[in-house]
Amino acid sequence: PAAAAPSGTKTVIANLFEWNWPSVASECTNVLGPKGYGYVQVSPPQEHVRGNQWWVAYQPVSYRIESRKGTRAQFQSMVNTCHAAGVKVIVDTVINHMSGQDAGGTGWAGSSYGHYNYPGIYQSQDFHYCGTSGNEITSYYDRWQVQNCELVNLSDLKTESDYVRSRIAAYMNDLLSLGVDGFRLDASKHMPAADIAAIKGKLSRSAYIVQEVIYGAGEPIGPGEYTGNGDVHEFRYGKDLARMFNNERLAYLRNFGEAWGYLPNSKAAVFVDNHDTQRDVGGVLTYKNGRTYALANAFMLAWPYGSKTVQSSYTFSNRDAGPPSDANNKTLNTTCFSGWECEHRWQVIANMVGFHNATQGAGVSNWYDNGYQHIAFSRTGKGYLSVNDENFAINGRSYYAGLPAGRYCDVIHGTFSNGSCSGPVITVDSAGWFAANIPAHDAVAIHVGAKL
Ligand code: LM2
Ligand code: CA
Repeated sequence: PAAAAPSGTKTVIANLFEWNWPSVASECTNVLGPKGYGYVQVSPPQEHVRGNQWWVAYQPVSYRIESRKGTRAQFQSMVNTCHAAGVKVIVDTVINHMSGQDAGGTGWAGSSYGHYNYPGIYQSQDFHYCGTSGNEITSYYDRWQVQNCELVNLSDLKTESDYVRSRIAAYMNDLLSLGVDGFRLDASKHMPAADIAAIKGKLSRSAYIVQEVIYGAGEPIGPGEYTGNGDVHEFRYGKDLARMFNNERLAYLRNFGEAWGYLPNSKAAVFVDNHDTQRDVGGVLTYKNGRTYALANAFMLAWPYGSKTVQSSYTFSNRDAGPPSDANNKTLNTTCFSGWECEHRWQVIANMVGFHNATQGAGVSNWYDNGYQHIAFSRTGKGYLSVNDENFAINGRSYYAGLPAGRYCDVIHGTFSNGSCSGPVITVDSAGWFAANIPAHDAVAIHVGAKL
C-alpha cells in the first residue's frame, strides 16, 4: 500500500464504476466490508450535462452533489453506511475542466450553463484559450499544450488562478464535510503538479489523493513528477500484465514493479483495467476475458507492488453506452450478473482480497516458474499462490510454501467462512510442502487467514 494511503491492512479499493449511491451503500454493508475491501471508489458525484453516455459524469456544470447516481442526501447516507461497514470512500473528482458542449444547456439538476459560463461559479475569464485550432490539445509532446489547451473540447480551467483553486477546493472541502476519505483526481496530467499542490494546500483536512497521469512513452509530462502530491496511477502495470498473459510469459513477472521502470512502490496505484482502459486500450484484460481476468487480478492482489484497485463494471458492447438507467437517464439500482459484471464479487477476486489482507507486509520468497506460464511464490510465512496459465494441466507436483503445517482452504476454488471451506482443502506438511493438481488456466491459493 502506498504511504499516502491511510494505514491498516484493508487497503484494496473497489471501483464501483457508475453505481448509484443506494447501491454503493448496500454493497459496502453486504459485500465490501465483509470481504475485506478497505475503500470504495465512486464515480463523479457533481452535477453534469444531460445524456445517457457514461461520460456525462466527466462534464461538470456545477458542484452541486446531485447527479444521475443520486442526491446529496443519498450521497451522505452512502458515506455514512460505508463507514459503518468499515469501508472508506474515494471520490472521482473532475477539476481540470467543466463541460465540452459548445451549445451549453441545462444540467442534470437544473443549472443552466454555457461552454465557458457556469453562473455563480466560473465565467469566461476562468478558462484557458490556448490558441490552437479549437483550443484543442494537438500534441502530447508539448507540455504547455497538454496543460493549457482543451482535452476533447472540455473547457479548461485556469488552475493557476487563485480564484479557480479556491473554488475547486471549496468543492473538495464540501465533499470532505460529507465525510469522504480520498480523491481520484481526474485528468491530473492536464494540470501542473504545482497547481494540484496549491489546491491540496487549501483542503480543510488531510485526505488520500491518487492522481490520474497516464504514462506515454517520450512525453514530457510523466507520472513521476506528481508523487509529491500523493499516489499516482501506474498505467504501465495493467498493460504489461496483460501482455505477459496474452503474448509473453508469466515467468517474467518475478521482478514486476519498480524494476520495470515503474513508479516507486509506495506511490503507485495499480489496476488490471479501469473504466477508460477497458474501453479504449486494446489488449488490456477486462471482464470479457473471464477466467484470465480473474487470474490477473489474483496475481495483482497477491503481489506486493502498489495500492490495488479492483474494477467493477456494467456490461457494455458500445463504448459510449451508459449504465442501466431509466427513461430519464437516472441510474438504476445495481443488479449483479445481469447488466452489471460485479467483478469485485467474483469468487477468485473477492477471496484474493482476503489473501491480500492476510499477507500484508510479508515479502516474496520461494519463487518458482517453469520458464513460461506457470509461476508460484510465497508471501513469506503468510500465503502462497500458484498460477498455471499454460494450456495444459500441471498434475502431480509438490510446492514448497514454507507455511505452518496444517489444512488450508484453496481460496481460488472455495470460500473460507466460519472455520470451514466450501472448496478443496490443501494440506501443508511439517516441512512446508503441499501437493496439488492445477488445471490449465487455473490457480491455487492458500493463506494463514483461511486455515482450517
Ligand atoms: C479522464 N481522465 O483524464 C477520464 O478518465 C476520461 O474518462 C474522460 O473522458 C476524460 N479524462 C475527461 O474527463 C471521457 C470520455 C470522453 C468524453 C469525456 C467528456 O472518454 O469520450 O468525451 O469523458 O465527457 C465526450 C465525447 C467527445 C466530446 C466531449 C465533449 O466522446 O467526442 O468532445 O465529450 O463534448 C468533442
Ligand atoms: Ca488544464
